[in-house]
Amino acid sequence: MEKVEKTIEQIYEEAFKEIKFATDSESIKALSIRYLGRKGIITNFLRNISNLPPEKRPEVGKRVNEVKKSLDKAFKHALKRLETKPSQKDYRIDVSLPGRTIQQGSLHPITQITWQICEILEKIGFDIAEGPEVETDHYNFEALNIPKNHPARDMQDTFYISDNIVLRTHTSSIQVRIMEKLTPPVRVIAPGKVYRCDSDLTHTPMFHQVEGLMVDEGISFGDLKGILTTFIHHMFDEKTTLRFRPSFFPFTEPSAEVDILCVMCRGKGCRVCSHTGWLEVIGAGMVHPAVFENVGYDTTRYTGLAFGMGVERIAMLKYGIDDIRKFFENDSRFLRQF
Ligand code: FA5
Repeated sequence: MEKVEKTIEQIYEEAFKEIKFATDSESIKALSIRYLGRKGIITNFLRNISNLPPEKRPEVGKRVNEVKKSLDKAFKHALKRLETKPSQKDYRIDVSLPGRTIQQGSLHPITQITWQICEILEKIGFDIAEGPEVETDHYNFEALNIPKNHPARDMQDTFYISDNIVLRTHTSSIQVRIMEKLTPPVRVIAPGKVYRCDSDLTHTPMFHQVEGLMVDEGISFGDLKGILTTFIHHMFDEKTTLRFRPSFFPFTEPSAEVDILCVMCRGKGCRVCSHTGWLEVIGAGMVHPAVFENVGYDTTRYTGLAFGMGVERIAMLKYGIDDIRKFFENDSRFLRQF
C-alpha cells in the first residue's frame, strides 16, 4: 500500500514537471493523453486499485481522483497559455529584412540662421549678450525715448503682462541694460525671442531678432552702412541687392530700414514682398542722444550705431520660403529639409 501511495505522488510530480517544460500546445495535448487517456498512466493506476486491501481502496481512490482533477485543470490552463503565446518556432529571424534606421534630429532652421548671423557679427568684432523676454515698460519703451501714450507705441502691438511689464517687442530693450553696465567702447549683439500682436505671411506673434549696438568716439552712419552691407554679403552673397530706406525709430536719429531684393520674384513683386519687390529685414540708425542721456553717456563725446534684424525674414530669403508661419508649424517634413 505504502508503495502505491508513493507512486501516485511521484506520477503527480512528474506530470507537473512535464507540463512546465512543454513549449507548445501539441506537447500538452500529447501529455494529457499519456496521463489521463483511456490507456493512460492514471487510468491504469485506478484499475490496479483492486489489488489493494479493501479497507485502503476508498482512501487511495479518493487521492487518485483528486490528482486526476488537478492534472486536468493544469493541462487546460497550460493549453490556454500556449495558444495565446506564439511558440518558439514562430520567432524566426528574417535576415533579409532591411535594418531599422534611427531618426536623427537636427537644429531648427531659425536656430541655425541665428547662429550664422552671430558668427558673422562676432567676426566683425561684436560680443554676445542676453536680456529678459519679460521686460519692464522702462527698458522696452521709456528708456528708448518712447514715453507712455506716445503715438510711436502704435508701431509695436504689445502683449502686456501688467501696466508696467510686457513681453519685449524688440531686442532693442537690451540696449539700455548694456549701456548701464558698460562704458564705451561698446560692441555687443543680442539674439533672442520677441513678441507682437501680429500675424500674416511675413509676421508671427513670436519671432526672433538679433540686436546690434556699437558706441565709441567717431562712429558714423558710414560705419553702420559698412557693417550691414558686409553682413548681408556674408549672409547671402556679394551680389545680393540691398537698399537703405529712410525710416523712423524714436531711439535712433537718423533712422533707416534695410531691404533685400525679394528672392521669390527677383524684384517683380509678389505676395511675399507685398508687391513692392523688396523685403524689409533690418531696422537701424544712429543712437538718439536722448537714449545716451538716459544712461549718462557724454553725448558730446560719443556716437553710436544700432540695428535690429528679423531672423525669420533672413531665413525666408535664404531658403526661399514664402510663408513665415511654416517655421512654427512643427511639420517634420518641412523641418527635415534643413
Ligand atoms: C525694430 O524692432 C527695431 N527695434 C529695430 C531697430 C534696432 C531700429 C536698433 C533701430 C535701431 P522693426 O519693428 O522694423 O524694428 O523690426 C525689425 C525687423 O524685425 C524687421 O525688419 C523684420 O525683419 C522683423 N519683424 C518685425 N515684425 C515682425 C513679425 N511680426 N514677424 C516676423 N518678423 C518681424
